[in-house]
Amino acid sequence: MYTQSFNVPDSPGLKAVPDTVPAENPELLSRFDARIEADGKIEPQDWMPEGYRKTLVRQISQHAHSEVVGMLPEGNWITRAPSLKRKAILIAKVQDEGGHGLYLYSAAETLGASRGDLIDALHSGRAKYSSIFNYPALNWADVGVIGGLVDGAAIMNQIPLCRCSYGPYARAMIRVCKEESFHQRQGYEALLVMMRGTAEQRAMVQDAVNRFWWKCLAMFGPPDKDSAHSEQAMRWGIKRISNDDLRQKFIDATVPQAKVLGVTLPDPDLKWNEERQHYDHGEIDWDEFWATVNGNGPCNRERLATRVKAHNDGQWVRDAAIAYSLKQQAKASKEAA
Ligand code: BYC
Repeated sequence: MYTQSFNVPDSPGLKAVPDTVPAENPELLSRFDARIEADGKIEPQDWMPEGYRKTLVRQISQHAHSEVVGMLPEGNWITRAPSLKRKAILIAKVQDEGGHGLYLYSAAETLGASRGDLIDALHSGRAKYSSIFNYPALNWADVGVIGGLVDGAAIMNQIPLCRCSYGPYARAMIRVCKEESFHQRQGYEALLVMMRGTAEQRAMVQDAVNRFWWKCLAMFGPPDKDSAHSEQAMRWGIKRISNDDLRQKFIDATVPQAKVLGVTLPDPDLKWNEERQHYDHGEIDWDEFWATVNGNGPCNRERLATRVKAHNDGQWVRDAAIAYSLKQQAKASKEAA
């Protein structure tokens, strides 16, 4: 199972060496570098290079969008959960994902980004969110797999972010990871119950694993050699472990879990490599990944349309909250006068 241990070792060679030194700020830059080199935290009030700020706004906002869009595939199953217990768990889980989105939008705001602009970028299709949520959740086994495998992959990627060099992101991630750990366990347990059920239930779980396995591996992002942002993000201590290394850790952790479940992972090339002390695996279909990331996956249009509709339907709540706050302010200034 995934642990609550946040002391994941860094990839070798982590160094804070910004590529360009802006002539106007050598002193501030060397202070920033020294902080990163010492594995200290950068806080919102601290000076930071523009590239560092932009990288964080990009990653944190994509992460926030992923949490919010990620509510949709499972949210569809709340009214069809097979028991009151499963419904209560699923409601809590989907609500947690909404909460993660809120912490993360707040973390992005500490970098000077406007929440309205970030949400606009999502709704207009300019911003990315995790590829995995552009695939459909067809039945209850898919809900278990989203918890067991998708959250399993998400937490593997997120634990190292608890030690991200940017303080507000790192602190948000500690709480997110604790909740994700519960999400992973509930998904795994739901699958275990189905695997101990009827032959039809076992077949449903196997089919869901077959459809989701490769998509989960792609969640970690492109191979290191094609990852545009990794090198700089690792120098800055934003990313601590590379896309490929995290993918490998996920595979190594998941193979034994699949054995306990009794499901077969759909990769004929998946084999233990004694020399590497890791599992070898087959090729991910990167063309399919990029098509999905670029808006052409099976559910991209549906997900965005649902998100935009939910936002528009909620306009009256935002209007009411603003009207209430203006009323409170007017009341307070009248009392003060
Ligand atoms: N999907 O240079 P790279 C959850 C993009 S939700 C889409 O390696 P980076 C949950 C990447 O953005 C948790 N796009 O980028 C919620 C970049 O595009 P731009 C989601 C992807 O940033 C509900 C380009 O490809 N987790 O747990 O260094 C229910 C080049 O990639 C993907 C996070 O967001 C992808 N899979 O590394 C259940 C974690 N992969 O910006 C569960 C935080 C790559 O140049 N994010 N791209 O246009 C990260 O750790 C990193 O941003 C990534 C990518 C590892 C995802």
